[in-house]
Amino acid sequence: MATNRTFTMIKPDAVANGHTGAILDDIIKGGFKVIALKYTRLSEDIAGQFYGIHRERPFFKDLVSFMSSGPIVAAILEKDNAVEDFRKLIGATDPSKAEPGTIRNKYAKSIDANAVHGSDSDENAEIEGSFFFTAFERF
Ligand code: YYY
Ligand code: MG
Repeated sequence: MATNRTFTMIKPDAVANGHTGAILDDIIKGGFKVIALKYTRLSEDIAGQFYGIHRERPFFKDLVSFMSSGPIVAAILEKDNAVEDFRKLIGATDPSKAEPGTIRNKYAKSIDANAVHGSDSDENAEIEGSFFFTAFERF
C-alpha cells in the first residue's frame, strides 16, 4: 500500500556548498510538508548501517566515507505519492542524467556526491525515517 511519506538527506557536498536552504525551499515548493528535520553528522558506522543494502557494491567504501565526511540534514517529508514524487523532484542518481530543474541537476556535480538521498520504496521510507527519528519526533 502506498503511504504518503518519504525520507531524505541533504548530503555532505550540498550542505558544505551552502545549498541546504535552497534545497529545502525546492522541497517545500514541490509540495512536500516537512514532518521532522535534523542537522547532524554520521559516523562511518552509522553511514554503513544506513547504506547496508549496498555493502557488496564496489562503491560502498567510498559512499560510507563520503557520507560521514561532513554534516548532513535528514528529514521526513509528507505528500500524496511521496516516494515516487520525491524521486522525480531529485532526478536521476547520476546528476549528468538528471532532468533540468531537478535538485540533483541543479546542485550535484558527480554520481558519488549527488546532493540528496530519497527513499526508493514506502517500506524503505518507513525504515529510514525510523532510523533517524524517534516515534515522538515523527508523529
Ligand atoms: O537511490 P539513489 O541514491 O539514487 O542511488 P542508489 O543506487 O541507491 O545508490 C546509493 C548512493 O550510492 C547514490 O546516491 C550514490 C552512490 N553511488 C555511487 O557512488 N556510484 C554508483 N555507481 C551508484 C551509486
Ligand atoms: Mg537508493
